[in-house]
Amino acid sequence: MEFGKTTSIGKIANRIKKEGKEVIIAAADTFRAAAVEQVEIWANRSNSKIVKREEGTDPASVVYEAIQELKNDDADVLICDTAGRLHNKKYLMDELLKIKKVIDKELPEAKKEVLLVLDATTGQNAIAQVKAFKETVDITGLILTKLDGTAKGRSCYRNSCRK
Ligand SMILES: Nc1nc2c(ncn2[C@@H]2O[C@H](COP(=O)(O)OP(=O)(O)OP(=O)(O)O)[C@@H](O)[C@H]2O)c(=O)[nH]1
Ligand SMILES: [Mg+2]
Repeated sequence: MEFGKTTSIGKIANRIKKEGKEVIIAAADTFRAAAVEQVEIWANRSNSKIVKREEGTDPASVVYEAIQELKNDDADVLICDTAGRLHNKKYLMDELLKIKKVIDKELPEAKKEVLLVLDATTGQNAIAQVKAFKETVDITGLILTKLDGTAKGRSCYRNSCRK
């Protein structure tokens, strides 16, 4: 489980746009319709282009289409939002791996970052999560959210995370 992926993407998109670069966001959390709406709000705020498809679409295909737009537009940066997932569910990790394979195949030369967003209040389980994500998609960095220590965010178990 991770928290704050979409919020972090919004912040990153904003920063990159401020550097004068063109950003495309792939709404590849297709698990919930609301997830697309949420990332769209962030895309609009930062004036980034968004590529979205209907709920239930294969997330890898959304990323594939976003890559084609990236190439057509000659945009600078593609940011892919993904659905929250438990690291010990193989089919969910396989879905993430499929996204990575599409990116590697379509953009072999591109500089890539794979960021794992972790709630800073997560305990020792964070280590198992990092290991699993590292093994599957070779994460290159971590984002720690909720460092402010409030619990105002939604809980993964209550809301959106597939188990
Ligand atoms: N306190 C606090 N809340 C945060 C932080 N980052 C995100 N949130 C809140 O946590 C909630 C979930 O954030 P999202 O960015 O939607 O999380 P997500 O990982 O995309 O979640 P799903 O799309 O449901 O998988 C929202 O209510 C955010 O406002 C943070 O650093 N601190
Ligand atoms: Mg999200």
